[in-house]
Amino acid sequence: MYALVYKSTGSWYTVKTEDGKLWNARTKGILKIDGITSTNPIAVGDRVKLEFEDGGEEGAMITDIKKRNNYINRQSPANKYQHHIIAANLDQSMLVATLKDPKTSQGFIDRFLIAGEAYHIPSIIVFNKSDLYRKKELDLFAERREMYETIGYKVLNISVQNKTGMEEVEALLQNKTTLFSGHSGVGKSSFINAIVPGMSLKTQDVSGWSGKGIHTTTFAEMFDLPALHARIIHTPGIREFGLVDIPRQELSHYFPEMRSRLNGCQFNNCLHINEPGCAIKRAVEAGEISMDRYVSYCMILGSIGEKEY
Ligand SMILES: Nc1nc2c(ncn2[C@@H]2O[C@H](COP(=O)(O)OP(=O)(O)O)[C@@H](O)[C@H]2O)c(=O)[nH]1
Ligand SMILES: [Mg+2]
Ligand SMILES: [Zn+2]
Repeated sequence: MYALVYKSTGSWYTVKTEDGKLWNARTKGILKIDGITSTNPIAVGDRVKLEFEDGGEEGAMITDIKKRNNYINRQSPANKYQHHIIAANLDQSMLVATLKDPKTSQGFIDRFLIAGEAYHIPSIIVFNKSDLYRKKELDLFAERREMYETIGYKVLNISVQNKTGMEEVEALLQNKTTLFSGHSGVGKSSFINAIVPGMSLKTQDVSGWSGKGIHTTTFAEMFDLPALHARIIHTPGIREFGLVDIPRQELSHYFPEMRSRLNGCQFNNCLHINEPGCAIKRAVEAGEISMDRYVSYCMILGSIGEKEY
């Protein structure tokens, strides 16, 4: 019998069989998965084979795992050579961001988009808390939307509190499995409570929240949206995906607006910083590539340099 993994705590898994029944399952033996060194063999979104010891309802065992279409991981906090798989078999990922209380930095958004490009998982950016936006934030939203939509990302403006823009998000979730992420305090739990029938995740007061240095080890969990034939994966406590495997030379491949212009650079190992005949810098000067995105590129390139590439 095959089942889908909805939650993983490391040793126990909550899985759902096709009849909609939930089981607590453990793994049996060592499951080998195509050469990945990871701290967790099975992740939310995995399709697994389930067997029952003694044929009873007790002792559901995961005995095999189906090949993943894709997966997204992060560096293990304890060991930089070990990866922790956050979720598998995703159709897309949605970044919940805000322009106020708290403001999500552009660098954070760009890193998220790079991870999506690297894992071949389409990204959508949803700015929440639009009820708090005044002219300054609305202008910034218009600017960001223009910048990201030009290079192929969908950008939405919503307010979970006022329930505006929710239908548009729901339309994008329909028939898909979507990874949900974003900084603490942006309204992920509030959003999930608003769209998942019967949910009451704890939401937090932003005022007492420091925002830095929190290392919660809460686990990803998948929820069904039956009306939309969709699933969402909630990732509490996961602040950033690792860009650890991206060499400096390849970073521009994960900026769609750069990727399409790389052939124009005079040197094929061009980092688009000081090299002569650089098509990327020409495009920035001509206003065809956003200066903000280029600055983001330079900052991220610098941070990769520090990690000994
Ligand atoms: N003004 C406003 N506050 C919101 C909105 N959505 C969520 N919040 C508040 O933002 C805070 C953090 O929300 P929460 O869902 O816990 O964020 P999470 O950390 O991303 O899960 C809570 O106090 C929510 O009530 C919104 O659309 N507008
Ligand atoms: Mg939350
Ligand atoms: Zn170049």
